[in-house]
Parts: sequence; structure tokens; C-alpha cells
Amino acid sequence: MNSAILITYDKEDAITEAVGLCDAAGYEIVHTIKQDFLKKPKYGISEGVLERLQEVVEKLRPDVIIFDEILKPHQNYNLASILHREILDREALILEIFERRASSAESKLQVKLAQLRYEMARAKEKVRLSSMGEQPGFMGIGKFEVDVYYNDIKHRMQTIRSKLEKAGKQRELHRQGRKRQGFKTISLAGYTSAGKTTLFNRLTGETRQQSKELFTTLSTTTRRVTIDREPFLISDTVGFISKLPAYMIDAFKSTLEELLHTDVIILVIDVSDSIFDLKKKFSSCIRTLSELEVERDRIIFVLNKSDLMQQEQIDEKTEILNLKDNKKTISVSSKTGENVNELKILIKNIIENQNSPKIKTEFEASYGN
Ligand SMILES: Nc1nc2c(ncn2[C@@H]2O[C@H](COP(=O)(O)OP(=O)(O)O)[C@@H](O)[C@H]2O)c(=O)[nH]1
Ligand SMILES: [Mg+2]
Repeated sequence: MNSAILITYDKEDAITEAVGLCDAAGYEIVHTIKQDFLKKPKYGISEGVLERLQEVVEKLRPDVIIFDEILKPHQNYNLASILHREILDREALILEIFERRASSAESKLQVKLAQLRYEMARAKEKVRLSSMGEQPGFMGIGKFEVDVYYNDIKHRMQTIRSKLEKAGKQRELHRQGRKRQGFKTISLAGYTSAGKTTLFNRLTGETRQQSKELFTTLSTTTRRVTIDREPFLISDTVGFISKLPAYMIDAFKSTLEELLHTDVIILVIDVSDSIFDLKKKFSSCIRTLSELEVERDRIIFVLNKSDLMQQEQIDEKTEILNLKDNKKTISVSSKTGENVNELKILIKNIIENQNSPKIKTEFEASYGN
């Protein structure tokens, strides 16, 4: 696992999310710097903070520095010149997560397109800066003329777009193919830090190891889970991210494509969020799921982190989200395990009552067509 120093805002929500993003991208955070302001022109941070950071970098020797804000190329360059480390800004970090998680051909293309779009916005300034010296992240483009580099990116984007058009046509076929895998499947969706991974581990009965072994975090995000002696497959998905830039939305959605083939979707909601955040995040999840054409009756709404709230608060929030009369809503604590068994029963009941007859799946699986 690669190590990182994280620079983020001094706000609880921001810190939790940034830690979640680092985790999803596979970085172990060895030190965190919290600041009220991350948009200082030269380095993002002040020179005083940079000096301290330099000492920490020398001591801890992290692989990368993660900066939880958008950096202009010259800010990235200035930081890299002093710290001699690759600097990942917030967008670069998110793109790494998508890249790790893109599984279908279409999703890979969407992510590549977003990466090129990220590069394109920085191309001109990067070429100019890279002619001044070699820095991590700027290597190899010094030999380019500005326009040549810019046009090269543009050209590659066009190629990907035309491939995507063709991929779209194959999508239906692909979708039908995936239906036949024989196992009933469950997916976890929801915002970063809502508790998806904690619930995933709870349901599959495995605690996440803190060891540095590669496979503890890089391992597949799909596991087998047994409910009432019946096996299911459960997957953790890429979390929704607050303030996702518009140009990344298609890439993000494409990573959620597996939800189309899932029998049950567990939408994990952090019930300890403020009412404002709760409403905002909930409607954004619902909008995206309906854009993906996920049927609402396949969704279980899990109000997680019930251990942090009084019952009256949970009831109030359930009502605000219009979930009071929804039989597929349940509050749980993934941390203490409260109500997790009830959730399992709910999952099983929903899957059993789904109209796609089980016999058909078994038939298809055994005849392999
Ligand atoms: N108190 C409490 N904390 C939780 C619960 N579930 C998750 N967390 C914490 O919330 C944070 C984010 O959880 P994680 O599972 O990584 O969220 P993910 O980004 O959705 O996968 C972690 O610090 C967890 O320990 C819960 O039920 N109660
Ligand atoms: Mg997670």
C-alpha cells in the first residue's frame, strides 16, 4: 500500500470524506495537515505550513502528497519542487479511484476521457513549466510544443468518444449476458464515509485488517455472503462524492454500471448527517440511481450509524426523507451490529419475492446460455 500525507480542510465532514477517498484510492495516510484555507496562490498552503510539511516529508518519506483541493499546475509544480514528491490534488485522487474501479470497457473509456479532460485543462501551463526543469508529474512533456501537446490530448479524446459511441451499442448485449451468472447479487451504494465498507465487513463477517499486505485493500470488492444458509454475492461500489466536478459525472456513473445487474441495492445513508446534508445527499443518490434506471423496488434504504442518534432523531429523519412508510427502510449500526441481522432477513425476503423466477436463473446457469 502506498503511503500519503493528506492536506485537507479543518472541518470534520471534509476530513472524513478525504480519508475515505484516500482509502478508496488505496493510500495509507501517515500524517494529516488540517487548514482553514487551501487556496493560497503560490502553494495552496502558507509558507510557514509548507516548512513544517517539508520536515514531516523528510521524516516520514511518504509516496505522495494528497491535497484536498484543486491545484493549478504552477501550485502543483511549486509544491513538487520543494517536497520532491508527486502531488495529487483532489481531482487527480478521484480519477485514481475511478481508474481502480472501472471494470467494463465502457467504464474504462469514460475514466480515460475524464483523465484527458483533466490533463487538457492543465496542458498549456504544464508544458511551459516543464521546460523549466523536471518535476514529478511534469516529466516527459518538456519536449512538446504547447500546441502539439494540447492537440494530441484533443485528438485522443475524440478517438475515445467515437469508441464510446460504439460501446454504447454493445451495452444491451453486455447487460443481458451479465444477468446469467447464477448467483443472486447485492450491491452497496451511498456517499463516501456513509459506512459502506463497515457494513460490507459486518455482513461478510470479515474485519478489515490493518496490515500492510497488498491484498487487504486491493482485493476484489466482491465477496460471498451467506444468509440463512443461502449464498449471495455482495459488492461494495464507488462511493458518491461531494462536489464532484461536472466533467467526471459520466465516469462516475459508468463505475456504477454493476448496479444494473444487481438484485438488491443497499443504499447506505449516514443518519448522523445534518438534515441539510442528509436531504441533499439522499436526493442526489436517488437522482443518479433513477438516471441509471435502477428500479426503486430493488433498493433497501439503510439508515446507518444509529448508535450515534436517539430513536426520535432517527424517526424524524426517516420522515424527512419520506421513508416512514417504506417497508424497505431499516436503521442499523454497522459499528455495533445493531439490527444487522434484521437487515439480512429483509435482504433475503426481498430477493425471494422478486418476480424474476429463481428457477430460470438456475436453468440458465446449468445450461450455460
Ligand atoms: N458510529 C458509527 N460509525 C460508523 C458506522 N459505520 C461506519 N462508521 C464509521 O464511519 C467512517 C466511514 O466508514 P466506511 O465504512 O469507511 O465508509 P464508506 O466510505 O462508505 O465505505 C469510519 O470511520 C467508520 O468507522 C456506524 O454504524 N456507527
Ligand atoms: Mg469504503
